[in-house]
Amino acid sequence: MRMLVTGGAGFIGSNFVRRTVKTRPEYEITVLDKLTYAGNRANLAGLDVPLVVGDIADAALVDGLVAEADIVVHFAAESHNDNSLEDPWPFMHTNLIGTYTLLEAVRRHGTRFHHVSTDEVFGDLALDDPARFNEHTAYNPSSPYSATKAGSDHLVRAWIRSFGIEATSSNCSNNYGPYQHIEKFIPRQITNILSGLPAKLYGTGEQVRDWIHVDDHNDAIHLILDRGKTGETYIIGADNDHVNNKQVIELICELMGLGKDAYEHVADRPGHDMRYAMDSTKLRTELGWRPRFTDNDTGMRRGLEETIAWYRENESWWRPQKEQVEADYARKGH
Ligand code: NAD
Ligand code: TDX
Repeated sequence: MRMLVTGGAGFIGSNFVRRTVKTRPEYEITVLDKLTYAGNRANLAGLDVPLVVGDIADAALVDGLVAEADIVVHFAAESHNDNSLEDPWPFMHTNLIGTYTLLEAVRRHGTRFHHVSTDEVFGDLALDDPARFNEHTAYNPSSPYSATKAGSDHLVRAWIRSFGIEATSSNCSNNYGPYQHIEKFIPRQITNILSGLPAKLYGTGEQVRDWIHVDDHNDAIHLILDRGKTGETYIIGADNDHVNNKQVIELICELMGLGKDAYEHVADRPGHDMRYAMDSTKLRTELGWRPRFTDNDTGMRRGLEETIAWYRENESWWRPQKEQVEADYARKGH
C-alpha cells in the first residue's frame, strides 16, 4: 500500500509517519512537505521515508505524487491561530488552495483520501455550556485559521458528493506530545521553564481545550483508514473538556518542580475561543476507538510527563528556534 502523507514533517504528521513505520509495515510512505517554519527534516530523522520538499498547491508536483499513491493522508496546513491573525494569506493558500489541489488530483486518479481537520471549525462554546461538538454541529469558525480549515472541510464534502471521491475526514481537538512546534501552548511553557523564563498564560486562562495525546489522534486516523466508511466524518476527542488553560499551566509547573503559580499572565488573544469539547461517540461505538493516554485527574498527567521528558532530552531540536519565537511573541504582547 503506497501512502502519500502531506505535512509529514510537521508535528502530528511526523508522529503519524513514525508510528506507521513502527506498527504498520504494509505501508510504503512518501512525505510531501514544504518545510515551512513549522516543518522540520529532523522530525523524520532515522526513518527510511522519502521526503519530497514541495507545496501541496503545486498542481504538477501533486499530480505526479498522487498518481503513484494508493492513499493520501492530508495533514499539511498552516496551523497556528496567532499567526493567522497577523497574516491570513498563507492560510488561504495552503489550507484552501492546497486542499483543492489535492482533491483535484485524487479525483483524477481515483485515490483514497483522508482529510485531517480540527474542532475549531465549530467555533466555541460558552464556559457554562455543557454541549459538545459532534458530526452534526453547524460550522461557525472564529479565526482565519479555523475559517480556512472549515473551508477545506466543505471542499472535501463537496468533492465526495459531486464527484464521488473516496474520502473520509476527521476533526480532532488540541493535540500535545513530542515534536510539537514551540509556538504552541504546551511546548512553549515547557521550553520557557527549561530556559529559566516564566510560563505565559493568555488572559485569565479559563479557556478550555479538549487535550488529546498525538498518538491517540493518530491511532484514530489509522482506525478510520482501516474501517471507516467512505464519505463519513469522525470526531476525535479524549474527554478532557473539563481542564482549563490555567490548570494545564499549573500542572506543567508542578511536574517541572516549580510552584503551581510560577507563571505570568500576558495579553489575551483577540477573539479567543472559550471552550472546545468533543463528542467522539461515533468513533468509539462504530470503530471501537479508545484513547490510551487517560488518567483520573486531568487526563493528561502521564502524557505531559512524557512530553516534558522529551523536550528535556531534545533541547538541540528546539533551542535554535526559541529566541525568535519568544521575540515574535513579545512583539505581539504575549
Ligand atoms: P504543523 O504546523 O506542526 O505542521 C504542518 C506541516 O505542514 C509542516 O510540516 C509544514 O511544513 C507543512 N506545510 C505547510 N504548508 C504546506 C504546503 N503549502 N505544502 C506542503 N506542506 C506544507 O501542524 P500540526 O499541528 O501537525 O497539524 C497537522 C494537521 O492537523 C493540520 O491540518 C491541523 O489543522 C490539524 N489539527 C491540528 C491539531 C493540533 O492540535 N495541532 C488539532 C486538530 C487538527
Ligand atoms: O503562550 C500561550 N499561552 C496561552 O495561554 C499560548 C501559545 C497559548 N495559550 C492559550 C491559547 C489557547 O486557549 O492556550 C490555548 C492553546 O493555544 P494553542 O496551542 O495556540 O492552540 P489553539 O489555538 O487552541 O489551536 C490548536 O488546537 C486546534 C492548534 O494550534 C490548532 O492547529 C488545532 O486546530
